[in-house]
This record gives sequence, C-alpha cells and structure tokens, in this order.
Amino acid sequence: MSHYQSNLRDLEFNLFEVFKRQDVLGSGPFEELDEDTARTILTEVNRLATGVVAESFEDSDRNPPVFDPATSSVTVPDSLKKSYKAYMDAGWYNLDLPQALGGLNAPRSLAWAASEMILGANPAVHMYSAGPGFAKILYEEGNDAQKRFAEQAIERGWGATMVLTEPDAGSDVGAGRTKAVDQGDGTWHIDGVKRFITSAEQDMTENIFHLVLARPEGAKAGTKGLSLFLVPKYLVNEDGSPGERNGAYVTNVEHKMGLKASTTCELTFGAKHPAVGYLVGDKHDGIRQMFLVIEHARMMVGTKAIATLSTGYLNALEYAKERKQGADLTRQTDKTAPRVAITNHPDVRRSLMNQKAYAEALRALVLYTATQQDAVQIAQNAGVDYSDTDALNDLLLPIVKGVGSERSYALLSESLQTLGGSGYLQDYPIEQYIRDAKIDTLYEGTTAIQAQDFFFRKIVKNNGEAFGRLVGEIKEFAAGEAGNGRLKQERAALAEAAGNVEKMVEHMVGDLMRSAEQTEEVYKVGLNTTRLLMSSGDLVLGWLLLRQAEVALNALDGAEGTDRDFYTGKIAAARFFADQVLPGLATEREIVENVDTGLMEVPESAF
Ligand code: ST9
Ligand code: FAD
Repeated sequence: MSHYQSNLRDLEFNLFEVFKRQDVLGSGPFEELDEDTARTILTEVNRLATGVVAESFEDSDRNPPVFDPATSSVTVPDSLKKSYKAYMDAGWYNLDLPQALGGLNAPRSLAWAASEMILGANPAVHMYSAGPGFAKILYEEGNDAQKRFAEQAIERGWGATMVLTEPDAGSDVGAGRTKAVDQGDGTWHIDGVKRFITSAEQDMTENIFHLVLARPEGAKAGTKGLSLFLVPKYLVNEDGSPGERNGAYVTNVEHKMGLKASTTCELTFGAKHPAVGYLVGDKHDGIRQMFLVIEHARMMVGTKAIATLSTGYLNALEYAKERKQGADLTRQTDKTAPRVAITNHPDVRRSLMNQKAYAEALRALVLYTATQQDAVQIAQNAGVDYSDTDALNDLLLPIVKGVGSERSYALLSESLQTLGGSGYLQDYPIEQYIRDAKIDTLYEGTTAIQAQDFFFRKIVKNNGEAFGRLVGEIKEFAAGEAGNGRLKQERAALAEAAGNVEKMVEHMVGDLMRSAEQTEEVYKVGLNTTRLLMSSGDLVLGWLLLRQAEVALNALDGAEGTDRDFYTGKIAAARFFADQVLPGLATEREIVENVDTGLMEVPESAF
C-alpha cells in the first residue's frame, strides 16, 4: 500500500464548497473547463499520486541518485525514473501552461490542488518536472529565439533549474560573484561556481536548461546588478535537437538529511570550456525576472510542506485508531479495565486535533492564496487592473512559505510521536517525512527572510494596504453572523486575535519610525519579525477554519455517513483552534511590545 494518504475530499471541499471555484469555471480565461472536468482531473491526479508516483518515495530515499565525478553525470534510480515518466506522460504539467504553449490555463487553485497531491506523494518528482513551468516564464520574458527555445523545451520534455546561490551568497543573493562576459555576438560567457542547485543533473531528460543570475562585467553591486541568463546543458540545434555540450558542469552532488531523491548540485560554469549564456529578454532585469520563478517556487514549497503534514497526520490517525494501550482515563485505577485505542486518551486527541487543524487550515491557506492568483488570471484576461489582488497574493506568499513550512515541520514531530517508538522506525513513512520536510524552512528564503519580506516589503512598503484589507475582512467576518450564533465564542476569539496582530504591526511600525532618529531601534523590529509572521499566520488560519466551519454547519443538516463525520470534524477543528491557539496571540503581542535591544548588547562571547 502507498505511504501517501491524500485528502481529496478536503481539496474538493475547499475548491467547491468554500471558495466556489465553479463560479469562475466555464467563463473568461477558464471557458474550456467546467466543474466536472476539474473534479475528474483531481481524481486522476490522485490516482497517479497515490499509485505510481508514490511508489518510488521510499526506494529513492534509501537508494538515492549516484554522482560520477569523472563524467559529471548522475544516475537516478530506476524506481524514480518510472514515477517521473508516468507523471510526465500523464501531462498534467499542462494545467499551469497557457494555451499558446499547448496548456489548459487552468485556474491556479486547481493547479495547486493537483500539485499538492504530487508533492505529498513524492516531492522530488514534482521538482524534476518543473521544466514546462520554467519554460512558461522564459516564454513570457524571452526574446523570439528564447520563445522558440521554450516551446522546444516543452515539446521535448527538458528539465530546468533556478540558479542563484553561491558559497558566499545564500540569503544575500546580491553578494553573488558569478560573472557574465559579453561576447558581442548575442552570447555571453558565464564564469563562476553556484551551489545547492536542485535538479542540475539527472539522466531522465535529453537536455536541462539553467536560468542563472550572473553579474555582467562592470555592473553595479547587489541584486540590482544581476542579470538573468539562459544556459542550456547542451546548446540547441535549429530543429531543437541537442548540439554541442555547453561548459556548465555539475562538480558535486550533496549528501543530505532528506529529500535525497532530489539532486542538490554544485554547478561550475566555464572551468572546462566556455559556458555560453543568453541574456533573457535582451534586458538587464535579472532579479525581477528571477522573482517570477521564486514566487512560484515559494508557493510550491509551502504546498509541499502542508502536503507532507497532511499525509503525516493521516498516517498517525490510522495508527492511533488501531493501537490499543492503557485504560480509559476515567478508569485508570481499575487494573482490569479494558485496554482502549489510544485515540481515547485526551492527550492523544489533543495532539491529533492540533495536527488536523493545522494541516487543514494550511491547505485552506494555500488554496485561498491560489484563488487570488485565479483572480489575477481573470483580470489579466479581461484587461483590467489587478494590483490590489496581486498585493494580497504577495502578502500571503511569505505566510504560505514561512508559516506553512515551520508549522508542518514542528507538527510532523507530533505525527511521529503519535506512533510512539514505532514512529522512529523506517517501517513507517513519518521519519522520512520529517527529514524531507526540514528543507522547506530553509530553501527559497529561510523563515527569517520570509518574515522580513512580510514586514518590510509586504506591509511597510505597501503602506499596509493589503494587510489592512485582509485584517479588515477578518474583522468583518468576526463581527458578522457566521454560524448563526453557533460560532459566537469562536468569532469573539478571532476578533481578539485580529486586534492583537494589528497592535503588533502598529508597535513595530512605531519602532521602525523611531529608528530614523535612533538607528538601533530597528533591532527591535528584527527581533519581532518572525513572531509577527507566525502570529499573522495563526490569525489567517483561524479565520479560514471558521469560514470552513460556517460552511460545514450549513451542510451538516441532512448530511449522513462520511459526510456527516467530515463536517463535524471541520467544526471541531475550528473550535479547537479558536479555543487553544488564538488566545496565545495575546501573549505574542505582549512579547512584541516589551522587546528591548538588550539582546543585541550581549557580547557574542557570552553566547
Ligand atoms: C531555491 C530553490 O532555494 C529550491 C527549490 C527549487 C525547486 C525547483 C522547482 C520549483 C518550481 C518552480 C516553478 C517554476 C515556475 C513555474 C511557473 C508556472 C506557472 N517578491 O528588498 P531588496 C526583488 S532557489 C518579488 O532590495 P536585496 C525586486 O525586484 C534560491 N520581488 O533585496 C526588488 O526590487 P524592487 C532561493 C522581490 O536586499 C529586488 O528584488 N533564494 C521580492 O537586494 C531587490 O529587493 C532565495 O529565495 C519579493 N518578495 O536582496 C533568497 N523581494 O524593490 C532569499 C525582492 O525595486 N533571500 N524582490 O521591486 C531574499 O529573498 C532576500 O531578501 C533578497 C535580498 C535576496 C531579495
Ligand atoms: P545563510 O544565508 O548563510 O543563512 C544562515 C542563517 O542565517 C539562516 O538561519 C538564516 O535565516 C540566517 N540569516 C541570514 N541572513 C539573515 C538576515 N539578513 N537576517 C536574519 N537572518 C539571516 N539555491 C538555488 O539557487 N537554487 C536551487 O535550486 C536551490 N536548491 C536548494 C536545495 C537544497 C536541498 C538546499 C539545502 C538549498 C538549495 N538552495 C538553492 C539554496 C537555498 O536557497 C539557500 O540555502 C538558502 O537561501 C539559505 O542560504 P544559506 O544556506 O547560504 O544560508
């Protein structure tokens, strides 16, 4: 049986019962798709994910890709090749592509729902299959020759990479030293060493194209001096067939804690012979162009994290229902009392509900964010302004990525705990989930970077507009009638939480403003950014759970069997979160308001 336990019911609940995606299907940019087709696609992706895609999850962890330094090549295990081929042959990467590239141009919400299942089943497969998505961005940003290259990349199924990081330029991408030298004939020579590059070598596709940030000679320092170059592994003949080997070689593949099936490579340019690159779109606008990829990749990482938490929780739940241990707490002194399933123990219930509430709330967060992306697609199609929706999407992205990855990693440890000592064994998938999920708090910008992005760029630089609209909507919901009196207490907890998060932001903005006079005041902001990100996450998650509970309360009348259980679970999760998580934001606010710069004065030697 597959390790992967998907939650198609919850995906469909979000898409069609909460976010009403049927209302946008069948018209505008989504004219070709209706609800039935969307449900059929999800069922089909679920079949693939739980079947052939999940099949190689364990084997490719125990027998990861092998690097041969003599040939700079990598051999991927056959099991993984089979999963990858089945996924690519099924062609669902089409969901993300515009019609001009032969795609379905599906709503992003549908595409992310499908991605969740592949990411939960076997994240490396999803990452190796990113070529068509990268080609889409190249098509949109590139010149005519690059548009043709992008079409060939999709037709011929090439792999792709995003190449930013260097040994001395991780979070600080602007410190990158990789150099680009203009050859005066429309080509550039790239020189330097990049590290930690995902999918930079594998033996599953005939070509790989790298999107590389490099600094043209004489360009200014920092991220704004970087340009984006297309550097294929093989130069490409007119008919699209691979030509000469280009001078970009993988010179090492890392040995990692988890996600071992995904190659993480050192990529050296121009050491053996020139690495030819082409300036993307013939313009020096690298960091903006790369962020088009990064925004998508941050959403992908958050989705991967929650997909893993969800299957971790469902595996834990299955075990807990079977495992008998101890007597019911009400009969703890009666040594002859029957042994009960551990789901009867209050502490196990608390932990399971914590896992369920976060897993389902984070899924709702991903899909709510994706509905903003749907709205952008619709507005673009209609040729109307979408800056407000885009700003809301931008505000939500660090929550999806930062909060999604941190909460998932922490709660997967609770999933493991549910299995007791058995959870520690490789007989169950959770130890691998934990190893595979740790990376999500690190790559695509660590949590610290997400938190700074959230406060400085998405709140302050946006003049608090998107943040204000979001919190305004949450407060309006809290003050409304959702639940017809049955969610009154929970809505009050939400209103309180919204007030606390607003106050945190106000306080931090005050510190920031004071730093214009007293520079070290900005340290207080820096000491609080991650706390604010996590607290804002809890606020949004609490709101989304209550929105779900409202829908569930309405659907419960007349619901039977598994539907009844499903809706009952939704209401229970929302109540649990409002009772046990949201009150914590009052303490978080207090900490934010009381922070001082003392920590920054502690000598490094005293740590
Ligand atoms: C990595 C990959 O870790 C891991 C997994 C790879 C898996 C591959 C497959 C995944 C699928 C991908 C999908 C493909 C596409 C599919 C599409 C299908 C539809 N938002 O604040 P400033 C820009 S890769 C937007 O001064 P600093 C902006 O242009 C490695 N743009 O920054 C801005 O100018 P302006 C990941 C943003 O102090 C300019 O940057 N590494 C944003 O110079 C300068 O901004 C990292 O993520 C944003 N949020 O530099 C690095 N922020 O202001 C993390 C900035 O004029 N470090 N820009 O608009 C950071 O993010 C840093 O904060 C920094 C700081 C580098 C930006
Ligand atoms: P550092 O930047 O050195 O950070 C170290 C610590 O300091 C972190 O805790 C960080 O949060 C903190 N820190 C750093 N700067 C600040 C600051 N200004 N304020 C507060 N805290 C700070 N890169 C690519 O380009 N392409 C890829 O495909 C890719 N795939 C990857 C796959 C894997 C498995 C791994 C491990 C990494 C990958 N990366 C990739 C690189 C990844 O994006 C970086 O590791 C990440 O951005 C962090 O950089 P760093 O490792 O140098 O850590």
